[in-house]
Amino acid sequence: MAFKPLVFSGVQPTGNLHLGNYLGAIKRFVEMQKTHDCIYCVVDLHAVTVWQDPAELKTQIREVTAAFLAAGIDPAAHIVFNQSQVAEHAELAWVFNCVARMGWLNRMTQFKEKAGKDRENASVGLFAYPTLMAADILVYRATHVPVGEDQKQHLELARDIAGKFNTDFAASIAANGHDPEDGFFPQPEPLTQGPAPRVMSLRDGTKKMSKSDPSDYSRIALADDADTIAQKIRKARTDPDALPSELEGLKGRAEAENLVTIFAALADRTKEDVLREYGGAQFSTFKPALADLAVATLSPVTGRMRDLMADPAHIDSVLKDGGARASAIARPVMDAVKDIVGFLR
Ligand code: AQP
Repeated sequence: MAFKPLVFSGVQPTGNLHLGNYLGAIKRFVEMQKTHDCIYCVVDLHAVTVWQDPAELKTQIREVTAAFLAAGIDPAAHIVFNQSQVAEHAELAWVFNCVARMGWLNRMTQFKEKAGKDRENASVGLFAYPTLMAADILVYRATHVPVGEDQKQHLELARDIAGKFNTDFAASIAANGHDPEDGFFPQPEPLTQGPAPRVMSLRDGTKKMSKSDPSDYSRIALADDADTIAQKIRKARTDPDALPSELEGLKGRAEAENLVTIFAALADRTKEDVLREYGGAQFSTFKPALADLAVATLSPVTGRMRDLMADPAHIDSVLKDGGARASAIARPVMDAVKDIVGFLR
């Protein structure tokens, strides 16, 4: 494998950052730093595929950055920036719009879910979201992408785009001095094997926890205080049965399984281990234990987030520095793409 291992991932600054984003993505970003060079991006170009209030967007960009830093991402050792500061993302996305096929994008379930019945009124950007996501990753020729399970289909599309670019331009890739065996772009690998790749809504165990759910009680927000976290867990939907002692017993009990998954992920324990301790317990016992754990684990992160948000100039300087370092990697890749495609520069 000729491509240097490099991690890339992003989070949209669309407000309501929640426990699913934290356990499915941000907590894993922190772990990946120990073994890889990492680039973490606040994907503001993605955010505006649906309407964002301009003043709120700025705050939300700082909020996601604050969450990254508060969770333990080191912006000096790795790279943290907001997407719109590096023009090469949009530039490569245009080339990928011309590589990807309409049929591929028509199959994307996230577009169908987000556009709903009113497809005609959805933005063109929302439809083309996955080609921009492919560009985000491939403009750094990143090889590994830690994401929640909901993003798996988009990652498969990024692999298809990389493959088609490598095939369509194979002769030009070789003529421009790149190894024709490897192609120009790697096949980025999704890393979804975390402890909580799909955190579900606290109101409906069949729906994923999401920023856009109209019910505030469906999610634990990173901005929630201790009382609110405890209250949301107390009110979480469950069934009347006690917890089972083994995983098998969670089958068909989506809400119970979700709470056990959240407990295990927050405590860095396996679900089996949690059930060994709480098997036979009623939710009246388990929920307060989960609330205490959630508050103890999240409070230090949310506290640091609040401190960071009190100094927006510092956050902006982190993003600016990260943007400059990201550009230094993306620019030569984009130049090479221009040569391969046949643009004059
Ligand atoms: N419920 C979830 N469980 C685990 N991981 C999740 N992620 C999102 N929801 C869950 C992961 O968080 C990362 C950043 O997500 P995003 O902000 O880019 O967009 P999203 O997936 O669209 O987030 P939401 O909350 O679901 O927003 P809406 O409501 O707008 O659709 C990604 O790695 C994602 O997998």
